[in-house]
Amino acid sequence: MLTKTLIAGSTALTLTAGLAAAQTVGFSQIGSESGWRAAETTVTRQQAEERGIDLKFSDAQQKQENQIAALRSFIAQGVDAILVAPVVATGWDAVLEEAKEAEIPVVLLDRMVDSDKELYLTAVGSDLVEEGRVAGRWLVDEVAGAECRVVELQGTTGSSPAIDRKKGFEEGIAGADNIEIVRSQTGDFTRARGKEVMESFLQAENGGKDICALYAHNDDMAVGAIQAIKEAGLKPGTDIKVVSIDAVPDIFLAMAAGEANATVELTPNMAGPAFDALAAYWKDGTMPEKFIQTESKLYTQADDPQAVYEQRKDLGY
Ligand code: GZL
Repeated sequence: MLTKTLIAGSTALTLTAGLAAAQTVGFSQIGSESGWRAAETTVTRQQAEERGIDLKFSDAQQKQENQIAALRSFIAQGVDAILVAPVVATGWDAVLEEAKEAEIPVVLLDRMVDSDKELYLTAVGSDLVEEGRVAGRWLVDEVAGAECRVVELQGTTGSSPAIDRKKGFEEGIAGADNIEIVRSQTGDFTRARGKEVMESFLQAENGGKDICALYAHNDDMAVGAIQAIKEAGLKPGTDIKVVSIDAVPDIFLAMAAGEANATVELTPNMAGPAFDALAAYWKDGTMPEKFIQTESKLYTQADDPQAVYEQRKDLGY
């Protein structure tokens, strides 16, 4: 009887050892403020499932204090790693120190923080400044020397994309004396605020007749602004050129209707590279590069926007 139990016991142990225990990862997501954010969440869940990772998801509803509380909860649970998309760039040192103290690797997704790079394993994101440059260079080419007064819808105040996409766009139009940013205000990356702020821009700029172009830090604000431009009796895409960033499906619908002109793609799959880096780290302590850059691609009306919409409409946006 004893022998039988021992054999059964050792078999069970062998089985357990053979099946690597599922890793548990805490994910502090900003919220669901835009189509792109929704897609990032969908893809992160898919990537975790494909890898057999137990993902603990927390929606911060745009509040940093909720993200910090979530990270502390993940630390208390003793998760194997933490993913965080930091809503703003500052205020993370203390909680990142706590994660380091608990020897829990942290990976930044999509947005960056001002904290010391030693406080996180790696960061996965696009070159946000370059996205702004690409948008700016597109407008320079598009207006071809004509005078152009631009209004700008900024992302969430204090977030790395809002800071960097503004910087990049200004670099992109530098030297084009014919282009001037005349108004710039945050629309907080949402359609509703983008529409409201664009309404105020239109009122302040002769009903919109003095506006040549809109640069929006994301497509959702651009889609909201397009509605405001139409309600003001103007033609978005013609009277007012529209350039934005993310490449969500609805901006391609707007392009196909001639109501938007260009967008710069931001991939929603930041989690894939993050989980790959974690797998190597968990396996043998491999340290990844501190920044894993995702690609950015310019799309315009010349890229068959209806076809691109059909390809993207079911991807979780
Ligand atoms: C940019 C990302 C932004 C998207 C928006 O890296 O953080 O946040 O452009 C989203 O759609 O709200």
